[in-house]
Amino acid sequence: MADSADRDDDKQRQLAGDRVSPEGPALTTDQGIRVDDTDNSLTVGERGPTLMDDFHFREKVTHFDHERIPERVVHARGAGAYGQFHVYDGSLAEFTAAEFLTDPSLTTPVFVRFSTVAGSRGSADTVRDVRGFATKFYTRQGNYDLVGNNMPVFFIQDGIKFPDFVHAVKPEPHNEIPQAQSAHDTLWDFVQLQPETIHMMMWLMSDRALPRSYAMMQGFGVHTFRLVNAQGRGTFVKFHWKPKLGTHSLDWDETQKIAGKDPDFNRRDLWDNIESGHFPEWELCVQLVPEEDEHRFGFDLLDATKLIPEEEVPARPVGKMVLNRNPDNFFAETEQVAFHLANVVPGIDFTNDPLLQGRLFSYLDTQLIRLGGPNFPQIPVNRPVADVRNHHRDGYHQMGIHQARSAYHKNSLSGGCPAIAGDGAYTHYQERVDGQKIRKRSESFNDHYSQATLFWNSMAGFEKEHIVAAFRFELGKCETMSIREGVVRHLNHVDHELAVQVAEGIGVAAPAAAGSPNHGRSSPALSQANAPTDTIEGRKVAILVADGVDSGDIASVGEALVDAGAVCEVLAAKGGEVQAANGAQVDVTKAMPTMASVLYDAVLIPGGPESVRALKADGLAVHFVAEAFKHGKAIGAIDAGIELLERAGVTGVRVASEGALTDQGVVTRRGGDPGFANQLITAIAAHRHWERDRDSVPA
Ligand code: HDE
Repeated sequence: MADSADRDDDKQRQLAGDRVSPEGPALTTDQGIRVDDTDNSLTVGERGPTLMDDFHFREKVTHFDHERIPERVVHARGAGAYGQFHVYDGSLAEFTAAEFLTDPSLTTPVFVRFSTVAGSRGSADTVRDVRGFATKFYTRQGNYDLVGNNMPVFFIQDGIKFPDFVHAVKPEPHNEIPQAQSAHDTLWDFVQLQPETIHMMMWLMSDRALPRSYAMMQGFGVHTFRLVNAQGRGTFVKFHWKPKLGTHSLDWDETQKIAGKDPDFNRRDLWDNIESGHFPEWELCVQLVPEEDEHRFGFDLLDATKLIPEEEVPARPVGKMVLNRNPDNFFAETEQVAFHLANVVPGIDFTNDPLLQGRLFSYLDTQLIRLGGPNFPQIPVNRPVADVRNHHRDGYHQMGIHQARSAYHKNSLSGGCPAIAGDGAYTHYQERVDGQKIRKRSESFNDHYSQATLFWNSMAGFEKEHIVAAFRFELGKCETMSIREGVVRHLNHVDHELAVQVAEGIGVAAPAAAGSPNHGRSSPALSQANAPTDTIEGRKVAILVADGVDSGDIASVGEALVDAGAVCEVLAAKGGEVQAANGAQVDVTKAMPTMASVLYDAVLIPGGPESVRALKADGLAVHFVAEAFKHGKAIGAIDAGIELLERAGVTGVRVASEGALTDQGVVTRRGGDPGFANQLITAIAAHRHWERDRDSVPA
C-alpha cells in the first residue's frame, strides 16, 4: 500500500515538475544517470560561462541536433494507421498461393500510410496531387507491401523517366516555388513534351486529386501484377481498394481555403475517426486476367498509363481492411515505415511493366539513405511477424546480437543453420523471356489519348466542369504561352470540346477542328457521381447557435445525426456556453472564429428567434452559411433559422412553409416534423449538391 501511495505521490510531483523519491522513475541521461535539473545549464556562478563538464546539456542538445532524417524524396507528407485485413470465404486459392488471400480464418495485421506526392513534409494536405495509399500486410509468410496510389494510372511508362518527372513537378530549382503545387511551368513543359502523361493529367485535374477524406478514397496497385497458384500457374491481376464510405472529393475553392485553415485536414480526419471508433474500411478487389488473354485488350497490360475498364473485367471483392489504431509515435512509425514493391510473398509476383521494374530498384535504394543503413527492417514498424533468420550481419543501427559463429551458407559449425526452406519458399514465376538488349519503347505503348478520352467521356457534367476549371487554373499559372498551346494541342486529341473550353479560359486560340475523333466509349465506374452515397458516417456537422437557441432542435436533430454516425459540433461566437431559450445551458464545442465552414460537411441552424437575430448580425455566421452553400453542402434550417439562409444570400431555393422540405440539399422545417432529420441525413449522404447556382454566391 505504502509503495503505491509513494508512486502516486511521485506522479503528482512529476506533473508539478518536482523531484521524485530516490526509487521513483526519474528523468535520466541516455546512460541511465538520474538528472536533477534539466532547465539550467552548469555554469560558473550564476552569470558565468557554461561548462564542458555539463554532459547532460551536451547530450540533450546533441541528440536534438540530430533529430531529423531526410524526408522522402516523393510522398514526404503522410499519415498512417494500423488495422487488420480479412479475406472473404470463397477465396482466391485457385489463383494464388498467398495464404493471407486464401485463408478466411486468418487476421492479417496491416499498417497503411497515405501521402501526397509533391509537397514537403510540412506542406498542406489538401493540395491538388495524387495520394499515395501504401499498405504493409504483416503476413505469416512474410511482409507483403501493396504500394499504390488513389488513381489507377501513372504519369510515365518507364521507370527511367521518374527523376525527370519528379524534377518537373517539384518546386522549380532556382527559387523553390511553388510548394506542393502542380500549377507551374516546369510540370506543364514536361507534360506537353511527354504525351504519355495526358491520361494521368486528366485524373490529376479531376476531383480525384482533392479527396474529402482518406477514408473516401479508392486505392489502386496501378501496375498489372501476377498471382501464382500452388501449381505455378500465373494470372494477371490489378489490385483495387474500394472505400466503404464511397469516393468523395472537396471543392477546389474549398481545398485552397482549408490549406490555410487546417493544413492537417486529411490527417486529422483519419486520426479523429479512428479515435472516435469510426474505423475506415475498404474492400480489396481484384481484376483477374488469364495469361492467355494478355493481348486481348486494345492496349498493353504492361503499360501503367492504362487501366482495365471495370465493365470489361469486373473488380471482384476478395477481402476487407479496417484501420482501427493510431500510431503511438509519428516519427517511429509513420515516418520510419519503409514500403517496397519488391516485398512480395509466395503467390504474388511481378510482370515486365517497365515502370514496375524501375520501382523494384528504387525503394530499397532510397531507404538505405533515408533510414541510415541496411538494418531498417529491424525498426518495429517494419519488422515482419514471420521469423527472420539469415546471414546478414553488422551495419549501422544493428539491433540484433547474433550468436552463431558462422555467418555464411553452407556451414557445418552452426549445424547448417539457417537451413534452406523446403515447402513454403518463395519461387519466382517461371516466365520464358528471350530477346535482344535494346533501349526502345514497345509500339503497343503508343496510344496516349484513347483512355484519356474514355475518362473524359465517363465524367458527369459537374465533373467535366471541374476538370475544365482545373486546366484553366493550372495552365493559367503557366507563364510560357507556348507551353499552354502545347498542352491544348494534346487535349484536342482527347476531346475537341474540352480543348476549346480550356483554350478559351487561358488566352490560347481554340483549335478549329478536333485533333482526333472522340471514340464515344465510356466507363461508368470511373465517375464519382456513381459512388454509393448512403451513409453519413464520419461526416462533420456544424450547429450554429447563440443565446436564445431552441435547445430542443439541437437535441432531437443532433441525436439523429450522431446515431447515423456523424460528428456534431456546436459553434458560437465565443467558447464556453450559451443560454438556450428555455434557460438550459448549451455547451459550445468550438468558437466560430477558430473554425470555418470548409472544415465541415454540413450546417444546421436551429430555431430560436433571439439566437438567429444574433447570428444574422454576425458576419462570420453569415459567411459560414453562404460559403457552405457555395461549396454545395447540405444545410438544415429550422423555423427562425430560415432567416439566416436569406441573410446569407441563399436564394433560388424553395423553403418549407410548414413541415419539412428539401430543395437542392437545403432542408428546411417550420413547426414540428419528425421527417426533417432523415431528410437532412439524406442530403448530407449525397455529399455535395452541385446542381445549385453556386457561382452567384460571393463567398
Ligand atoms: Fe513511388 N517512390 N516510385 N510510386 N511511391 C517512393 O520510396 C518510385 C510509383 C508510391 O508511404 C519512394 O520510400 C519510382 C508508382 C507511394 O512511404 C521512392 C517510380 C506508384 C510511395 C519511389 C515510382 C508509387 C512511394 C520515396 C517509377 C503507385 C510512398 C520514399 C518507377 C503505384 C510510400 C520511398 C510511403 C514512394 C520511387 C512510381 C507509389 C523514391 C522510381 C507508379 C505510395 O523510392
